[in-house]
This record gives sequence, structure tokens and C-alpha cells, in this order.
Amino acid sequence: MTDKTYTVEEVRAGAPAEAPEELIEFVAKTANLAKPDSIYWADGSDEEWDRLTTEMVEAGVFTRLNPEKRPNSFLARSLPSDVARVESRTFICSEKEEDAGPTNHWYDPVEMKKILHEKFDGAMRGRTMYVVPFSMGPLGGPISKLGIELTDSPYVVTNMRIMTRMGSKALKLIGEGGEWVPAVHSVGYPLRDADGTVREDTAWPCNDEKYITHFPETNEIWSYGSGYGGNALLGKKCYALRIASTMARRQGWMAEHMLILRLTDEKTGKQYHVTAAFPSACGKTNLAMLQPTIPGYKVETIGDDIAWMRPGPDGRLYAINPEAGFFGVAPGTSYDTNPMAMDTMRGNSIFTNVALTDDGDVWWEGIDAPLPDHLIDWTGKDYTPADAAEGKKAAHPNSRFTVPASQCPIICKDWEAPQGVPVDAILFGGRRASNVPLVAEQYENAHGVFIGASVASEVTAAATDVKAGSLRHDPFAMLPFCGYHMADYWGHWLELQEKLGDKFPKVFQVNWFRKGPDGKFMWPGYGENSRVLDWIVRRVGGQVDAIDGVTGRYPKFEDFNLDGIDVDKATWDALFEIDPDAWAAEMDETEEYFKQFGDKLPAKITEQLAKFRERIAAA
Ligand code: GTP
Ligand code: SPV
Ligand code: MN
Repeated sequence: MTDKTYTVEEVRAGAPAEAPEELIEFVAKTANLAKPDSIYWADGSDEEWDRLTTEMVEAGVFTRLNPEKRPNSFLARSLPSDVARVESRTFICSEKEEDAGPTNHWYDPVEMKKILHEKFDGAMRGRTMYVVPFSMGPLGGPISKLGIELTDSPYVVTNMRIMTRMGSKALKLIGEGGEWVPAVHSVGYPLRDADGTVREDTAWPCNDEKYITHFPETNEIWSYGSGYGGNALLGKKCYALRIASTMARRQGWMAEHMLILRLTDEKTGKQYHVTAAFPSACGKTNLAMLQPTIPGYKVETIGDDIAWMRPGPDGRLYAINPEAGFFGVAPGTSYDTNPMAMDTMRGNSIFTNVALTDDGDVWWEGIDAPLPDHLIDWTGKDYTPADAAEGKKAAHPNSRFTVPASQCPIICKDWEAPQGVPVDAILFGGRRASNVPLVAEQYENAHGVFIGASVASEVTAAATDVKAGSLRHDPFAMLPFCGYHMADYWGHWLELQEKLGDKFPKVFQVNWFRKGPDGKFMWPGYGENSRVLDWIVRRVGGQVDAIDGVTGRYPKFEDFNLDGIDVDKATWDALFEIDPDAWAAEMDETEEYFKQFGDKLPAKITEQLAKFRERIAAA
């Protein structure tokens, strides 16, 4: 079988009428390079979802879950080599290496284009190339942005349908002249080689060689070799964080790895909006859907992973969630820890790399249901309690659910407000077994940036190629997601703070993960984190005092609501204990870390480090 070539006229003939010329040309050009057998324009309809999911079930890519338990829901299993983001294969291809900065993998854009040209040449042989129009943010919203993902993976198409506003409506906006970002994705597993040799298809096609590449100066994304999550759903980390952060810098806004929630004080009716940046798999989805354990508060979810924030006409910062779904960590999610997430995934969901029960439902470590006598694990093998006893996991630690945000029982009625919600407080956190207290408030705006810049956290399973458990710096929880020089990004934050002054949201540092000498978490976490939110909004409202300390301002024991939980004064003291020697060592190490940023490191950060040391000396 010879390769098909695609003329612009042919592509136009097969395209919806709204598709503009520029898009037709991009599709034709990419098709002539990747050489798919056909081109399909996704419209985002229910009919299309049914057809694609049925085709994937027939091809063995998807397992249909028991419709009585989990209607219209599917399980996919990836290859063990393709289970998470691969940071070492993620590249920022800016013209100057300096613009990518020392924390990103940089590649020369011209050289990378050559590599990609070679890799994508014939990469889609034997497959369909799907044209996936999407909007990040509500359709037509002033902060929203459009994109086109070309992909040879129907798994990606169905996930993009949940995670973004995908299909005809987004295409219509593109046709009306809306700017769009081109994003090209291939699993890198053609079904035919150039010489005609046929390859057998697999349930999870991918390539051992992966390239997740970004061209911030031309707003392009090319991703090759992986079908998983942030590597392949290009609207998410690639666009909404890496590319968007560079756009945001140019245009005076912010693209952040943050959840967004609304907290309502039911007595006064006052609403607070809180955003929070925690590194991957460190609790954003859980905090976003928190069920307060203390009376008088209601939490509503706006977003669980990404926030785009912009100064509004009143000088405050406004946030939108650019996504339409949640791609959440499955293990540890239960009716006990996160009931709202459990209810969100009651149907119309895709599960990846979780275990399958004999009655066609899902299971993972930490779900409420006890371990059944028999499961099919995430690798497709039989799994019994004997495997569990050997320490084998039935679900991969980075197994995930893809669910529509609209199905969340506590989704905020304003979650799609095109202009966003005004932000009252920004939280930074991470997994810290020691040193970092439960909560601390910034002294001043620049201290807030210092708090973000000095975030370090124990590595989780959300990326394959960094050692889980080890402590690493993850400034602003953006280490893998900042599209430009990290120190310039801190400078951008400082600039916005200066512009908004007192109206810039106050920053708080939080840590749910401090451990006692017995190795157990000292703070109960989850719904009990509402107690921390309570103190934070009372601080924002100026209703309560604080104690000045080394890392920031701390709550007074008597001001903090601990009613009904097993946190006594000794535990409280341990949660806030500051070891000056440990902090002196941490600041020495942080100073060492900052050295790589050279003279791009903002002077205000250096000043904050000095102030921090003064506080240690006075402690
Ligand atoms: P990404 O989607 O990777 O960006 O992660 P995320 O920040 O949304 O993480 P998520 O909320 O999914 O949490 C990851 C893991 O942390 C889950 O296994 C949770 O059960 C656990 N976790 C979340 N909140 C808490 C908490 O307050 N205390 C404790 N001990 N664990 C928590
Ligand atoms: C993360 O790793 O922070 C995620 C999952 O939210 S992924 O979309 O794969 O990046
Ligand atoms: Mn994330």
C-alpha cells in the first residue's frame, strides 16, 4: 500500500465548513508528513463519543465497565513504560538556551524541528489522524484560549473531550478568527513501515523514544512517543501551563499549577476564593473538593489542577479554570478521603491503569471497598491477596480517572464564569515530613514569592523518571511546567505584586504531611484541612491575630478551631515546631539552589533570604 498524499483541496473537501484556510493548510501539511490513512474531524458530539468508545472496546483498547455500576465508563491499561509524564524527555525549544533557564531541558528549535520531522515522517501510517479543536476556558471567554490537537490516538480524543471544551463549537470560534495554538501528537507506533512491512497493533501503542516539545516563541507543541496524560493531552500541561506561562509573561497574567475553590462562610454569606499550588500528587484535587468537618462553611470546586489568573478592572486578581474535567490520581481516593471525587466518577468516566473487579468495576489501593479475592491488575494480570501480601500494587500509583467537572456534586455555579473569580488567598504546599509547619502567613508580598520559590517536596509517582520519595525543589509546584526561565518567572510574580499592591492575594504556606517520631502524619488532613482554611480566611478578613515566627506568621493555639479532633497541645506544638539548626541548613541549601539562576535571581528574593536568616538568628 502506497502512502496517501493530501492536497489542500482534498483536506478542505473533508473538513467542516467553518475550518479556516490556515487550519486546512496545517492539517494537510501535517498529514503529508505523518502519512495517516485517513483524516477525521472531531465534533465532540455524544454520537462521536459512542462510536469512538465502541471502536476502542472492539479493538481491546478500552474495557467497558459494568453499565449498572459505572455507566458509559471505560478502563484503559497502558504499557508499563508509559505510565506518567517523562520530565527528562520534555523540552523547551526557545531560540536562546538562557530563556528556558537551568531548570528546563532546552533544545535548539531548528535542531528539534529536524528531529521531529524525522520522527513524525510516516508516524501515523495505518492510522487515522484526528483533528481535535478545543478551547481552554469557557467557549468565547475573554481569558479563554483555542487550540487544535492533531493526534493518532482515539484514547486522547476521548480524554480531550472530557478535559476540554472540544469539538464543533471550538472550531466555530477558530473559524471566526480566534487565535489558536497548533499541537501535534503521535504515539509513535505506525502500523506500516515505509517499505510496507506491517506491524501488529497493540492496546497501548507508544514508542520507547519520547519527545514532549514546546516552542514558546511560535506557540507550537509537538509530542511524540507517549499516549499518557500530560504527555499526550496537549491542552493540559503543554498548553495551559508551559505555553500559557510564556504568553502570560508577555501579556501580564499568570498560568499556574493551582486548584481554585470557593469557601462560603454560611453565617455571613461572605465568599472567599482560594487558589493553591501543590506539586503533582500532593493534594490539589483533594483540597478542591474538600468537605469541611467544621460547621459554618461550604466549599465549592472551581478547578483542581490549573488556574489562569489576570488582574481585573478593580485591581484584584481573577482566576479561571481552563479545563473542563479532572484527571485525578485514583489511589487514596475514597468516600472517606474524597467523597465528592467518588461521586463525580459515577459514570461517563475513563479510568487508566486502575484494577478491574470481577463484576466489571474499578478498584485501587485506598478505595473504601476491601481487597476482593480476585482482580485483574493494571498490567492485565490476575491479582489476589497473595500479590498484595508481596507488596505488589493492583493499581499503578499514578493511575487516574478522567471525569467531567460538571458531574462534581459541589461544582461551583460560577465555575465557568468567563471573567473568573476574585482570588483572596494563595496557598503553597508540598509533602514535607519535617521542618515545615502546618500553616504560615507571609510577612509581605515579596515574602509570598519567596515562599513559592523555596517550595521543596517529596517526589511522587506523577513522573516516571524522578526518584519517588526523595526531596526536591519544586518552586511554585511549577518545576516541570514553567515554559521559561524560572527566575524570570519569579520576577514576573514580583512585578504583578507591585502592580496590584495590597490587592494582591496574601500567600500562605501549608503542609499536611508533617510526620511524628512514629512515622505517621501528625495532621489528619483531608476534610480537616477546613480548619486551616478557616484560620486563613479569618486572617484575610483581619479578624484574628497571629504570632510572628521564622517561616511566617502562625496561628495562636486558642484562635484555631480544633473542636472534635484528636490534636492536643503537644501535637500542635510539634506541628509548629521550628528547629533553628534545621532551618539554617535548609536556607544554606536553598541559597545553593538559587545560585544556578545567576544574576537573573531577583534582588528581592536574596533580600528575603537574608530576612529569613535574621529570623532564624532571633529564634
Ligand atoms: P496532580 O493531579 O498530579 O497535579 O495531583 P494533585 O495535587 O491533585 O493530588 P491529589 O489531590 O490527587 O492527591 C494525591 C495523593 O495525596 C492522594 O493519594 C491523596 O489521598 C493524598 N492526599 C491528598 N490530601 C491529603 C491530606 O490532606 N493528607 C494526606 N495525608 N494525604 C493527602
Ligand atoms: C501532574 O502530574 O501534575 C498531573 C497529571 O496533573 S498530568 O496531566 O499527567 O501531568
Ligand atoms: Mn497537576
